[in-house]
Amino acid sequence: MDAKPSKPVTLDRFLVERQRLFPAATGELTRVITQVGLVAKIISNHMRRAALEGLRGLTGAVNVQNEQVKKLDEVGNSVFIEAFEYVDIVGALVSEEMEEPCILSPRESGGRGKYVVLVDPIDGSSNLDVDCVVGSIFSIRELEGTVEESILLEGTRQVAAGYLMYGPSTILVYTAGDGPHSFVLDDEIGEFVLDHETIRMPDNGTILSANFGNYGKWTKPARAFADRVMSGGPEGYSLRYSGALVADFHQILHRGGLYFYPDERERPEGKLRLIYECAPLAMVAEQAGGSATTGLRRVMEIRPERVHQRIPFAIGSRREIESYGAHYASGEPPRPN
Ligand code: FBP
Repeated sequence: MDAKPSKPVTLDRFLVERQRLFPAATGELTRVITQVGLVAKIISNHMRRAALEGLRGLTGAVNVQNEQVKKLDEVGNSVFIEAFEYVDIVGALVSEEMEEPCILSPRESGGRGKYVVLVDPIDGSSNLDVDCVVGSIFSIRELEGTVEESILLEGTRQVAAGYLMYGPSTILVYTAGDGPHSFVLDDEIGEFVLDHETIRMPDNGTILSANFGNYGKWTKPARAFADRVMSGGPEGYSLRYSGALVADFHQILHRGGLYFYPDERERPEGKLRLIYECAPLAMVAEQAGGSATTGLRRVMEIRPERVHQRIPFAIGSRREIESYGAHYASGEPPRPN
């Protein structure tokens, strides 16, 4: 059972103490994760004040995903850039909102860029303007060679990953290969404090999360899985779909279950983006004992071909992922028990 701390442990203190467990640690990764904490504080403040500051609605622009850009998408993206543009150990920032990586401290001009940060600044954009939960997703990789060479590598090459959730409270969850750990923002002291250390995802669970409105578009394996779980078996699933992957995944991380956004006949690549949505959450899930798949492949082993590549995605408890995968591998398997 994940440990609840006896006295408030701030994110800063936790990162420094954790660092001592890794003799080779330089403190640079700690610096990057601390900046992610700063981003969370600033974005959560904008979320709370969006209606008051005229930050609802569209900018009028269309992004590289061919989606209409919300004002808060743009704000979220700028907050990430501003948080890392003066941190010279971050050489570049890749974002769902930007066609090309934003080069911050290029080595060519003497920059010490050691890391590249990859982000989905606002996950669950369709929830903006109606005050429902949204989040941010981040991944940190070593800058080895060019930015493109460093990011078009398997998820297993991530050095850290996690997400931020802007809901009733503001939550930060990260893993750097020893997690995941979650923190909650204490507005009174303006600091993140440890909430759960070394979270374990239950091996199976009852949370089921998918946009069943797309059922008719799904490919046969996904529909076969859905038919099986919706036919009222012993698992007794409860449907929970918030419109924000981060919020649905957070629930599954603690309670177990499965989120899936599968391949569709007209969209075999699915919707979600590999390197700044799926791979980071897959790292968190695997660290907690869970798993993530396309149906046929372990997400963490996929080598991206393009920065904004999409994949079919399922993430959650080990047993649910096994059952989901089995529907892709060979049609109708026995139920997960
Ligand atoms: P964004 O990053 O553009 O928000 O897209 C991802 C996402 O919003 C997920 O958070 C969510 O689970 C899914 O897409 C919702 O998609 P749909 O509205 O098609 O169900």
